[in-house]
Amino acid sequence: MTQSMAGRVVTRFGSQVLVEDDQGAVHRCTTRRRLEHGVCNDRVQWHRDAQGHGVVTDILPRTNLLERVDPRGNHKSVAANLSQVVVVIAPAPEPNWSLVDRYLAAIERMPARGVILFNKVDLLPMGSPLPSPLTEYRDLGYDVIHASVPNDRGMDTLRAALSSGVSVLVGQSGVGKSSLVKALLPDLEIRIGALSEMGGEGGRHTTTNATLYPLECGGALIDSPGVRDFTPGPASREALVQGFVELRERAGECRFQDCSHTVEPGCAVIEAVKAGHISPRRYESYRNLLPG
Ligand SMILES: Nc1nc2c(ncn2[C@@H]2O[C@H](COP(=O)(O)OP(=O)(O)O)[C@@H](O)[C@H]2O)c(=O)[nH]1
Ligand SMILES: [Mg+2]
Ligand SMILES: [Zn+2]
Repeated sequence: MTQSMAGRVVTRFGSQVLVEDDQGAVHRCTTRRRLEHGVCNDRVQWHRDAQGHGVVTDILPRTNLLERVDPRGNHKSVAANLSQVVVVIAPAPEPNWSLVDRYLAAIERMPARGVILFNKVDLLPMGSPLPSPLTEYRDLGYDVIHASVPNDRGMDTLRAALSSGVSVLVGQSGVGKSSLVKALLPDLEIRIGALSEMGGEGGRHTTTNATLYPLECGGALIDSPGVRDFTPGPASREALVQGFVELRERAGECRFQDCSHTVEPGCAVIEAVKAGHISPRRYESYRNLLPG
């Protein structure tokens, strides 16, 4: 047995994973029995067995995990150790702001950095005002990037935002995620082909399985249709409060420790809404997301 090496999972093919070593070379590995399968961007230890085959021996603790809930309600692990999640919206289709709040709440709990990308801004009439929720997000500390792929607007800002760590793009259908990925990874088809070859029989899985792609600007992007269309599952009340930064900040000042911030006297959150320090729209989002 050779020495143990560090690596990270680029993608998965059934029970096999492609592992990138510290030099950027990619190796096909099996996973040691009894160890759970790695997900995209898992940090692993691996070695070569006597036959020279790569074997993952350990999956290191994750800083966070992106989970998808399938139509049957089962949680599926998609990718791990994300630095940031870019929530893409556009003038058309009209933004579902409640969905944006739901994304941000999930991102806060992961935790990861949340960034909002206002895409397809070429569709905005000249001089149109910024949608008010975007001002709210900016005031809460989220970066808001304006972009248009055909006009090459904001792409340098986006690349700079993605240039460190590992990111994903998420958002509703039609907002331009595929177009953004194409602009960020112009050789995507070639890369998918190369990875498919390495996967052998199971190669066709790459287009659906979350895959890690280094970006020319630095950093890396995890992409797959499942990642892009990720919608957060339901959250408990405690988790929701953690997911709304402006509620989290004030929840400790409520009279009751188990305050739901809906009807209680002495609720610091309700006070802040009344005083205009918390956006009524965001507060409504919180209330609508509360489990029944
Ligand atoms: N005007 C405009 N249209 C865009 C832009 N980006 C994408 N589109 C168009 O919006 C539609 C949806 O784009 P797509 O990338 O498939 O969105 P996705 O569903 O989020 O992956 C397509 O018809 C694109 O050509 C943009 O920046 N400006
Ligand atoms: Mg698409
Ligand atoms: Zn309260």
